[in-house]
Amino acid sequence: DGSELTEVANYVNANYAEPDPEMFGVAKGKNVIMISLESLQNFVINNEMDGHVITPFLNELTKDPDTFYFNNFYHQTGLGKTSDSEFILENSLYGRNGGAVFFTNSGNTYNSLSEKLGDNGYFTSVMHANNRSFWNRDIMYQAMGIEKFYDVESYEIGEGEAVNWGMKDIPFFEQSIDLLKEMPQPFATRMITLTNHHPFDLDEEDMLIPPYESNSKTLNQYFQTVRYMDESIKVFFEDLKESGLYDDSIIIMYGDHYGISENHNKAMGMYLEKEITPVDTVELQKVPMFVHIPGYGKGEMSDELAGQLDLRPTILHLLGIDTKEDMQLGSDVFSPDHEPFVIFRDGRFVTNDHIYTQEVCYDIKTGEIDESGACESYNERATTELDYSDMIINGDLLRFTEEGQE
Ligand code: GP9
Ligand code: MN
Repeated sequence: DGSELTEVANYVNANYAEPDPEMFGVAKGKNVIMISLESLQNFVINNEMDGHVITPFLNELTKDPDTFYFNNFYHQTGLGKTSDSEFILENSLYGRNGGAVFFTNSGNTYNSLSEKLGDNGYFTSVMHANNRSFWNRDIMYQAMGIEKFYDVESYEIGEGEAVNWGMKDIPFFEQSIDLLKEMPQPFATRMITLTNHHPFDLDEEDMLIPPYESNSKTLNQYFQTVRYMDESIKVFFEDLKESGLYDDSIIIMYGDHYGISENHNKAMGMYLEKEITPVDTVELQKVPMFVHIPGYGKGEMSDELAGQLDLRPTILHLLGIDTKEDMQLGSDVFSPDHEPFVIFRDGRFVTNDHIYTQEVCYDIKTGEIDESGACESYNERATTELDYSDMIINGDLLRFTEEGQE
């Protein structure tokens, strides 16, 4: 009811982080292209596999003056995988524990990023060459006010253009350019890639590097599909420049969730040349995040500790759109008040000094157990924040907000 909403609103207000005036509105009025990088973990960035560079194009971006690269950024998804990452990005709330919120709460009222961008004159869409009902997207996108879903029907999958789960990323990006050119501007779209998906199968012609050699076929092939995805992004940037849309757009890219599960710890340990500890398992949940602003020139590599819930406020503030009244649990990564504290859906969390996992508090630098009680207050806050997110979703509380009344 209303009193629950007030309680959550008080918490949200207390955690609000004022935007950095230098960053607020730097991309005002620009098109927004958000790219969901399927299963992309951060450990492959600026790294090699048996002497082969894995992500040459993304590596270049990490040093590019028009790009901010966040190398201490975590996914916060649960069982809903890609759909959770979409939910988090749109709403800056957590998904559900033990289920996909895209299925369980598609009838709720939301104040999503897309809806807010729509209210600010943007044409909003998602582009993804899969069936529209997968993850209940067709229904949930309506609930989140996404105007158009360019699903598999919007694409023509020619011979040799599909592998693994469906359309390959390179033809997907190539064909998407034509669709982008026809969109009313400014537009905001989320492009969801697919090739780098378990079990990471690829046609031989798309293998730009050899497989890794370990006891895990999954990890062995992962490097190859990641390399292919990197190529697809390079192609997309080139095509975008050619289309004339590049200068009027910003591009936000982020890994949606992990690709290599703990079942492959042995092979992963071999690759990283160490035994994978519980702390490593948490740190392997880092996904790369890029904010690319053509012509900006002051981008840098950032090790600010942040997570996917921070995307919504970050993007809105770059566009000069205020979020002070919004029921969001993340905060703008560029804000001087952004708090380095990332909570996972299952209650694990990361601070600059500690990692809390399996109900044990670890010193992040030494990896040793810290029994001083240093995690306690954070642990309480993690519980509170997850509870508030659940309260909003289970109680459909956003229908009581001003936005929800419209
Ligand atoms: C399916 C794609 C992959 O459309 O988004 O979903 P995932 O299995 O990663 O959640
Ligand atoms: Mn996914």
